[in-house]
Amino acid sequence: MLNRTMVITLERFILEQEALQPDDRGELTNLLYDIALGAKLIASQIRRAGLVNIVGTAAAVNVQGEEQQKLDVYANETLQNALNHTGRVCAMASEEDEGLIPIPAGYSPGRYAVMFDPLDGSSNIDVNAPVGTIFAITHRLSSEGQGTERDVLQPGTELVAAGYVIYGSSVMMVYSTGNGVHGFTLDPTIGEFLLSHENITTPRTGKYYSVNESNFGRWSSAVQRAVRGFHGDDPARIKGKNSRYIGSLVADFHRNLIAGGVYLYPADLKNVHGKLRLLYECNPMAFLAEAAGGKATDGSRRILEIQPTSLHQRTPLVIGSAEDVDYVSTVIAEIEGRP
Ligand code: FBP
Repeated sequence: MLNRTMVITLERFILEQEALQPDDRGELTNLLYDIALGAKLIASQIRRAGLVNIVGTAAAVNVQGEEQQKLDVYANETLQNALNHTGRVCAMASEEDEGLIPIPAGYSPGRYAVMFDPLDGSSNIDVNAPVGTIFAITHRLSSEGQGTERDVLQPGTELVAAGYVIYGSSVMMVYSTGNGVHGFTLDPTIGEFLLSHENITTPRTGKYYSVNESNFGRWSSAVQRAVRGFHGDDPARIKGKNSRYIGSLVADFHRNLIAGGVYLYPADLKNVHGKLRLLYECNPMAFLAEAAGGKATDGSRRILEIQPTSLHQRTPLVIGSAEDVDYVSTVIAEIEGRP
């Protein structure tokens, strides 16, 4: 029985879970811990963002053609430095870098490939809204030495772990190795992530829907019909929901994971393949959603079954409570005349 003096640190919990992954020989444990360290450093900068010269743009543009925030650059470098010297990682891919990030000379490449969005929702930084770091881990396919794109371009079904860190009213790390989804809250007084949400499961249907409705006019009629269902226009099949949209995937996903709901970023006339990146955003969140009893599709296909073909490919995303995601797939299939 837990009492006030018994705390479950991230390290202790992962170690206890390790028994469930015998062939990872503790390396996955240490890799998750490396990511947690990087997140603590990023959190310390975000917490002081308004006080130190780290808000605003870095006067640079990333591979997505987006203006980089100074904190984007800081978070990207911090995660790479937390991972590139440990002997656990053979290659990294970041939403902020055009190509694969090699392991620096002098360090030995390891068994895992790591994909990450160092600071998701970064357009929210200057307005003090929640942002996050998203990561996914897979075993390498190549035999030895520096990793290759092949190690990173694996379908989400091959992931061994995924998670995010949300920098909100508190800093939380939420991850899964396929055995449940667990949340740890950073206790700033001791600098440790402590178990606060064990075995998170997401309700089958939820009270929230999260989508940027300003894109409504650019959606297909099928997507418009599905979202109207969430407005309450299809009471026979689905109850109307409350709208919540922060414009930060991590924050919107986290709310819906805990309270139930669905997040959508459909394709539209401007983002014909959707906006979100398969490797750094959709796959890790889909892995978590499914491990918590939810679902994730591109409107019809299961996200985790999509075979990646390029580092920065985008995909439409419908993710969250299983029945809400199914509702969208059903309506889209009906309107588009698919079985
Ligand atoms: P970044 O990773 O570049 O921040 O982009 C992703 C994102 O900010 C998501 O976090 C968010 O849900 C979405 O884009 C918001 O897009 P929009 O402003 O078009 O609604």
